[in-house]
Amino acid sequence: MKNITVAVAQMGPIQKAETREQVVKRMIKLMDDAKQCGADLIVYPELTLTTFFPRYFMEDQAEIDSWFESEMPNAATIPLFTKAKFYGMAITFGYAELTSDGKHFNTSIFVDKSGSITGKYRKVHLPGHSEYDSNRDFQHLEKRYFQPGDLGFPVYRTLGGIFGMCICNDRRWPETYRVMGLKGVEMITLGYNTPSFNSQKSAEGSEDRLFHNRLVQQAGAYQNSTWVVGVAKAGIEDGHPLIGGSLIIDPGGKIVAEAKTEEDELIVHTCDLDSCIFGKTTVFDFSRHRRIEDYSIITSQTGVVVPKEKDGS
Ligand code: CDV
Repeated sequence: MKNITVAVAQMGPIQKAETREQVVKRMIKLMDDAKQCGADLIVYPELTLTTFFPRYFMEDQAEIDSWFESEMPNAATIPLFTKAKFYGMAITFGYAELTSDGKHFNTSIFVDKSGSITGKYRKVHLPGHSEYDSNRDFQHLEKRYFQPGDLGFPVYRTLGGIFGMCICNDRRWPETYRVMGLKGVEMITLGYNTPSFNSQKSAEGSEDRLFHNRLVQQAGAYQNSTWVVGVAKAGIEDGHPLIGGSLIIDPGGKIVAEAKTEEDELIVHTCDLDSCIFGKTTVFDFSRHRRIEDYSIITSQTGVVVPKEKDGS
């Protein structure tokens, strides 16, 4: 058995005017509760430190940059790092990263029990659009403010296992899980800010969105025989509702813990990383069963190309 106790720290809404310092206080309160539950690792959502700012159209670069962190840890987050190290708890959370050479990424880091940043991931699948879109009920401007991640989907050895990260929209893409699956991943952590409604005049509502949230993560877990831990920033931010539904999924694809609210809420589960072995050595023993000679289209073609129609048909 390779047990680790994981605390999923769902965050309730963060309003536009709330400061990073206020948010970090809430994060530490959840960490205190996680310590009481014996957590080895606490997982926070995508862009944890602020409201989900890609819903706002901005043109002034200084205003845009004010949502980004140019160093990590920094003055606002150092109390979080200090407390985690004191507790001997690993942490992972998302933030908007501005690099020293001026690049903007939607990033997650993994900080080990000694307080060292041992993993970094930059979101690959950026949803939304880059210009103001008056046909949408609300904006989702991730393509305007971030560039696609440049680190691929790394995995790293920590806490006695093999861990990887992805962020929000990445969870909808099977390639995300499979790339990490091919590196032997045993636990994927991911955070999300998912609006409860589709902005593009669709009938899709929050129940559908929660269904898709479970569907993609359960499939990713099962098909790669890995734990998947998904955590929401939830509730109503500035009139815009986000789904909750944070959850922990075992390597058989079953949900073992799920959040019930759209507020700050902790869910905890002790995960045996060795329970990945069964699937990885049977149905999803990749080296015996994958047929890569038939998969080349996946990396050589991006969009759909339908067969030509026959003449006269
Ligand atoms: N933050 C996200 O990546 N949100 C997307 C929305 C736009 C659908 C998601 O996949 O949940």
